Amino acid sequence: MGELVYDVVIVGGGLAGASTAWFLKGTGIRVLLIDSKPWGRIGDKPCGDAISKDHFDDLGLPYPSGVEMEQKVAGIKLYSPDMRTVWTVKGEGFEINAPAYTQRLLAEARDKGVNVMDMTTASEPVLSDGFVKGVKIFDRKSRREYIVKSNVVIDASGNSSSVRTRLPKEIPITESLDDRDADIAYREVLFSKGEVNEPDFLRIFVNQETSPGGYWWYFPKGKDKVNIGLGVQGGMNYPNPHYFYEKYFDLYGADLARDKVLVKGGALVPTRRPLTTLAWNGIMAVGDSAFTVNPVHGGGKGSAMISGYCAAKAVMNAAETGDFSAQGLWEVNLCYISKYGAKQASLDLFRRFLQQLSNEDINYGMEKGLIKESDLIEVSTYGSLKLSVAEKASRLIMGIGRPSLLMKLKAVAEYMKKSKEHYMNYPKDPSGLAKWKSHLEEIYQEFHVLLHK
Ligand code: FDA
Ligand code: GRG
Ligand code: GRG
Repeated sequence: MGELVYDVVIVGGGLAGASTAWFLKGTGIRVLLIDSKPWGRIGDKPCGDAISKDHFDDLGLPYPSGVEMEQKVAGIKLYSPDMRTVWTVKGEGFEINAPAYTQRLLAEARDKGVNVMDMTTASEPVLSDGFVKGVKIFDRKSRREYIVKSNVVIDASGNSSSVRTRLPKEIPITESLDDRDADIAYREVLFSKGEVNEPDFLRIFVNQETSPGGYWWYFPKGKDKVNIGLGVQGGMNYPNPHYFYEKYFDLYGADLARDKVLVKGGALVPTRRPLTTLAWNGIMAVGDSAFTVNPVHGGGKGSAMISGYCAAKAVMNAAETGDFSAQGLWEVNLCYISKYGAKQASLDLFRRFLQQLSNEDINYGMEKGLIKESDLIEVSTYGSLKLSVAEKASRLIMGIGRPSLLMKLKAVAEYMKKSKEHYMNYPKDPSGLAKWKSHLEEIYQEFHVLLHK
């Protein structure tokens, strides 16, 4: 077995790993990034491929351009189950060619010294004295196995979480995903029969019958191509999303040609709060492996890039102090929580509320403005839900409201706030983690009881 030595090994070259490498390029830190796929397929995974422009602006990442950009997005149209209420949420974004954009970030990192090995798979981390000291890899091109010694291994392996889950269970970064905290999603890319109507608007169709615990989407990729698919909540014994795709396709995709399928496939979307800690001794996790996806809409590309930014920052600090322990890498948690993680945790609660609503509840809530477009924008931007309680109370008095739905909405707003406040008290170092986590679980448990009363 060969031996390689680097400061950092990134396992996985999806948007999480590629952005981590991009932020570490040119720093003098010796970085190796490996991916199981051949170069031309890196970044190619089942996805809706929509990302808001804000993420690029906030992080200083280049906008997708040329073939990397398939459609500029002006906003989202959100349809109620009966399709009678349509909310338009304006916001600039991009419908990207994910392999092209991801490979561009990787190429820019490689040009500035990051070593990239494609067709190379990590098998297991090397652990010694409670520290991850490197990782075993197999290069399919040379058919050689290596041990890569490193100060930090970054698990950017997406849903497989293939490095961190192979560590002993008492290490907190091994946390696993409950089936109900994920959606199983399926999508195809198809040509349209004629020109796509309003190609600069993404369409989201909420409907608990055609996509229980998820939604259908219709995301135009230019004037004649559409990414169409749906998500279904896991762990609920629902049929798989492909079943719903076949059964309800005509409701959403009647204007698309099914004779030629350009791309198809499904995958898991984690829809929960982030990993309790993204770092431990000599190891970090980013992207889907760290559960960084937005729990309500399932978008995870932007937040994967945020986690890459935070991981790179923590590595740079640790390289200065020479401390690659959980303590030395802790900044990744503080950075990620303040930028996205705290909001994600509140939205995890909102998601649980949404998933147990009936179509009637959602039709009613959207039509009567129980939640308004502006509330939804506030929720999706800040992860907080403000309720004009007086307005709701008067509806109750007039007897036209649905008291149980209102009571639940109040609890949702309250617990989302509690969760946010708890995240503001995230421990400053690893010693406070267990206590903080157990209080967080109490908040979630109390909410669960209220929700199912
Ligand atoms: P990703 O899975 O992209 O990358 C992991 C990489 O690691 C892969 O390249 C893999 O080959 C490699 N790898 C794994 N194990 C390895 C090993 N042991 N050794 C070496 N390499 C290994 N998000 C969004 O923002 N907008 C959207 O429209 C959608 N739509 C959407 C639709 C569907 C159907 C799904 C399933 C998901 C979405 N998402 C989304 C979510 C989004 O796709 C997801 O959050 C990000 O792509 C995650 O990026 P990562 O880099 O974390 O993982
Ligand atoms: C029953 C009271 C009641 C309410 C129902 C239907 C519903 C409320 C919520 C739908 C959940 C859902 C799928 C929301 C998607 C939210 C959305 C449009 C997010 C986009 O927000 P950003 O900020 O988008 O990510 P941009 O790209 O504009 O930045
Ligand atoms: C409804 C619980 C639940 C899960 C959804 C259907 C599904 C599961 C996943 C599909 C994923 C998908 C099509 C995501 C696209 C969502 C979207 C509008 C992404 C845009 O996200 P950004 O980048 O996100 O605007 P920010 O971070 O800005 O909110």
